[in-house]
Amino acid sequence: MLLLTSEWMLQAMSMYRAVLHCRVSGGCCGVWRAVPQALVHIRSANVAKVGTRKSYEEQLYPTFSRARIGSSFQESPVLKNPFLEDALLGGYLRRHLPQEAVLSDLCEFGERVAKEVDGWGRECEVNPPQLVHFDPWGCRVDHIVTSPAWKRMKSLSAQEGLVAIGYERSFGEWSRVYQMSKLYIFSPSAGLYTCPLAMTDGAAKVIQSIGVSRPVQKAYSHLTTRQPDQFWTSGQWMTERQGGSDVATGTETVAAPQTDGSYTLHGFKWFTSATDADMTLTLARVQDRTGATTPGSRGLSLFYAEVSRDEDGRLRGIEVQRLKDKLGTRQVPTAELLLDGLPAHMLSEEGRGVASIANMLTITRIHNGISAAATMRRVVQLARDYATRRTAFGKLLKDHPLHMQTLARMEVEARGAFLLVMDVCRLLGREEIGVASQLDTHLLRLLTPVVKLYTGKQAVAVVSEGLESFGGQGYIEDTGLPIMLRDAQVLSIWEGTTNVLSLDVLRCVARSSGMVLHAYFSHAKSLLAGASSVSSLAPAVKAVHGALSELQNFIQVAATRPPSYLELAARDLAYSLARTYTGALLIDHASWEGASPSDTYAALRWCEQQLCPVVTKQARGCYDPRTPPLDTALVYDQLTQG
Ligand code: UCC
Repeated sequence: MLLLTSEWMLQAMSMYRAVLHCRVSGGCCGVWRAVPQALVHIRSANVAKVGTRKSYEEQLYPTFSRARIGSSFQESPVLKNPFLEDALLGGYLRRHLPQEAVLSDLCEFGERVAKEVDGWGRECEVNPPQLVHFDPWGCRVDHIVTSPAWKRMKSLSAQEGLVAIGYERSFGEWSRVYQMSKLYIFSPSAGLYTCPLAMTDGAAKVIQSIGVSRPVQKAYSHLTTRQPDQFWTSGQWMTERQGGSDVATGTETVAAPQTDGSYTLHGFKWFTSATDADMTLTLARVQDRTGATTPGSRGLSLFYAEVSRDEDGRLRGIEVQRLKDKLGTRQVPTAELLLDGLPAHMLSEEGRGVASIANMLTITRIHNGISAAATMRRVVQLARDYATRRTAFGKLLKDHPLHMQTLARMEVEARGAFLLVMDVCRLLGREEIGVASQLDTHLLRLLTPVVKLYTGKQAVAVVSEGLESFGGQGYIEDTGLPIMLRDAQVLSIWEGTTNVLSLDVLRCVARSSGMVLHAYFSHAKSLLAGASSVSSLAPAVKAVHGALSELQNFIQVAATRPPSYLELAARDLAYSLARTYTGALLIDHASWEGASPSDTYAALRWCEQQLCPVVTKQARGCYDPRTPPLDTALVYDQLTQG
């Protein structure tokens, strides 16, 4: 681009004239002959004009030498097979799911991801979806045009069984771990196709838990098929103009009963992800004969609707108002939709919409955790590869201990996130084949929001640190690195923000009368018990034991205070639950006979951090009644006029 001087433009114009001349006089062959000449002109744009004296530089280097732009370039990081590059993933699977069929499938898929799919992911980013409202003759068509790469992702997802594996259950209670391991390899290269897959998986789960019967039998088989031409994706339309957190208050969409027992939906969905879906699950309020509806959560029911077109090519009962202009996830078509008579079927009992869609939330939150762990893993893989190529201050980055310390800290975070989310996948797998104990079920309910909120935040921090490890190149768009940060930011927002999920932790504690916490403490202690004889892990075991008893004390004290006390502590409590439990998982993994010294080191490093921030903050009075007014006064502090 630096060569685009006016001189170059003159040369280009003369070349263009020459090409035109060739076209006229020499036909096609002439055009091809002219092209290399143009390239020569571009490279040599600063070469002296014919007949003028050569500069010193021009005498020194041959006319067409690359030397003019120097010969020292930075090497780019290389994406290698993400399965083979991931020691923890390999170790985890060798421990829990040592099936040749699984390992070879993941290895082959990893190769495909590195060699082929990653490029498609880039294409999805640089060729984002477009909304075409009208056809050339003025008819409203509302076509969401997606890139060829996005469509290829759909076929690939079906072929590779990225949803199907979870429902085929060929590996019993470990089927979800297998499926999610595959998604974990896929996710950072997927061009965010993981978003529709998360919702598709969630929809299949909801249908299966409600009962696969008409009218959703057909949908279920489309969602879980491996046949690309049969595969459907689903939307999850929960967010309306008043927001997506408090759905009980924010849902205005109404469902009008039809004589055949079906409904038509009327409302405005403000934030619908991957809107090129074939079907959706959504919430609405059933109207009675007078048109009245029941307010609040008890008025919400769950509906199934197919996205289809009429004989004139118009969307049935839907107008796509516009696509969202987002910070990241630009690969995903996210739309505002007017539902104007969308044909739908009620799936839940009337008034049981939130409880019925909760299964979808569980699945999409787990997918979110997988994406978070995967993006951390990917940035570490790229950063460590780059450190073997990039020299600064006389040596490779990998030979700078401070740089290695930074990458090692990222690695510890990535490992913790992986084990935490995989443990939830393990629990989900157990529940789905009917071998879960009550303790497993409670643990799954508690850990799902904990995993989602904690890994979402970690991902932003680790990816941000990762970008910095590339220096200025981490800030350059076409390296593909900044996309990772933009896309990571959504992980703590969609499917429940950090605070909303922290409150969900309190909800499940209250609704289970504390049984979810009982399950948490029992299981964490049993993980530590297996490591009690491993002396190298002793400091970590001690730290987690200490954190567990501090947490138990905190909960006992908090239970005697008004609810507002726990509410104020909710975020710190969730973080404490995440860090302490992850410590126990890292210790457990490191105490396995096949573990490596790095597994032990990672466990020790993780447990050096403050595992229980809620206890420290409690001691400082952060949750006392005098704190909220002080927080508010601080936030709204203004310059006082003197
Ligand atoms: O849709 C969105 C973006 C889609 C894109 C997805 C892509 C993901 C890709 C990831 C990978 C790349 S964003 C929309 C996001 N919105 C949310 O996630 C909602 C956040 N808000 C909450 O989670 C709230 O806690 C609500 C909405 C669930 C609270 O509503 P209510 O009505 O106040 O809920 P209640 O009263 O607490 O619960 C009603 C029932 C209860 O059951 P019963 O009546 O039997 O006791 C609860 O136990 O629902 C049950 N329930 C749950 N069950 C509520 N939450 C859950 C849960 N999480 N798990 C199980």
